[in-house]
Amino acid sequence: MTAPTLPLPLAGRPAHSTRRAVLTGAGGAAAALVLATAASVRSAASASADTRVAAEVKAEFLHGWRGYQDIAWGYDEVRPISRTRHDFFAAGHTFGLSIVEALDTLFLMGESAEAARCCDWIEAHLDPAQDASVQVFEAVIRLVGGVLAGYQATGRPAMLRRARELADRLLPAFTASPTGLPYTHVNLRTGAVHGDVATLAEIGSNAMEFGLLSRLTGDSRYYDASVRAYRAAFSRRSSLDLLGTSLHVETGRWADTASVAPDAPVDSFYEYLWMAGAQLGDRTLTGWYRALTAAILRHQAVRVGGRLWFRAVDFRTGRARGPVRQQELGAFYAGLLAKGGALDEGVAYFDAWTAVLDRFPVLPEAVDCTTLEPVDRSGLLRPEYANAAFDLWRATGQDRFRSAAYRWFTAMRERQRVPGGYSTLHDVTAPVGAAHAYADLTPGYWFAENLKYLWLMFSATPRFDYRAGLLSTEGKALVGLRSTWV
Ligand code: DMJ
Repeated sequence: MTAPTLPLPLAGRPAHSTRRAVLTGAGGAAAALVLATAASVRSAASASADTRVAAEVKAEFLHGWRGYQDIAWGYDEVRPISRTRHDFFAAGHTFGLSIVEALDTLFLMGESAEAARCCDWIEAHLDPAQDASVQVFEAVIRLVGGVLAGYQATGRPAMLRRARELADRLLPAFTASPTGLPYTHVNLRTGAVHGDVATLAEIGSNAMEFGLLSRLTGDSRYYDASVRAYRAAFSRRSSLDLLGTSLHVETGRWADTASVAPDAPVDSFYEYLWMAGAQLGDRTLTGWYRALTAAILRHQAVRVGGRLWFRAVDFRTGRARGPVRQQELGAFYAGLLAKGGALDEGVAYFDAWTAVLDRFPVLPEAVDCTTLEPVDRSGLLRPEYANAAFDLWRATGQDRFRSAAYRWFTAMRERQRVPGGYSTLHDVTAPVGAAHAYADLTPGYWFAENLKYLWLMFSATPRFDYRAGLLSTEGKALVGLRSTWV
């Protein structure tokens, strides 16, 4: 096996001026990143802004943001109805998750002072050395990614230092592993690791953040860890070029035999193969994406009632396992397929989800693809449908994807807006406003993703490079934030 190398390292290259750091934009670092496959991200920047819709979207974001500020500032997440707080990573520990999640959305929406306040909090209060065992996957995509996006937005050196501190404390999950497959949890203070069965999403969803961190610091350890983990998983593919769901970290053996792509918990493994490949010009990752995606399309794509879905199969034989069901979390795949060159399949898969939206204005967490009935009625304020609409709009320039996203937005506003922000639902089929339906949480990702995709589609903001910009699985603008910090 060859050691992974970091393409075009930026060792020692300052990303930003440290003078007037808060007022300095991100151009240097972002512009230096190479898009090996930029053709897949076609420009839709010429699309005109719809200022009325953009204003509606921003108003809703700020409604949620005010709820968080009033009730839970400095804590991870807000419970808007009970007006209480929720620790996301570990009970009794806060990382100010919603602050980190909201930072680059606020920047993109032109809320510079609020974004600066987020940076101030991160600098003063986000303790990366807490005696807490955290899930590495979530800490990377939310915290490392969020703080890095804050750095890309503001150029504040403290943001890069904080992202690096966090990553350094997460790295033992990779380096302590005999196979390179990461342990799922690490204690940030002691470095003790645990969790020796890792899902594919936990294995691969770090290459964008660690790749950027390696670029910005010139320290290849982060990206090397990512690629080693990816290689360990890819090398265990079946003769059909399919993967299972989770691997034993210490033995490298599969813990199961089902390929459930594009559902969780494998979803962003595939997403990051393509996205990190594009971000970093890493053709190895791009090649792995193509091989695995061709196999998923060959063995898992299935037409049900004329709609395109993906069924779970045995990864060794390709044999179908159980009825065709799909998680809402898989809806992002419509956009990923398009970005990776399978535009027709991406559009067809998006249309399948739109058929569910025709029945349930708030998408349920999982559906039976034959009946389109929910098999999990909860509505967790998920962003995946809007994410796919954004990607397909960028790929095609077609307005129908913006219209679909707007419809999704208005349903969310009608059914999930509450006085203290936005709330998850126990049951998307309950009557609008039924008190028992509310599950009382604004997830951190709502601040990072849901309204960012809408805002980017309708605002034509000069703060985002629509041609080359890249968002992580958590919606963090790791590439393409523009230096119009005013
Ligand atoms: C987010 O944390 C990310 O989008 C992740 O990749 C999947 N799940 C949530 C949102 O639903």
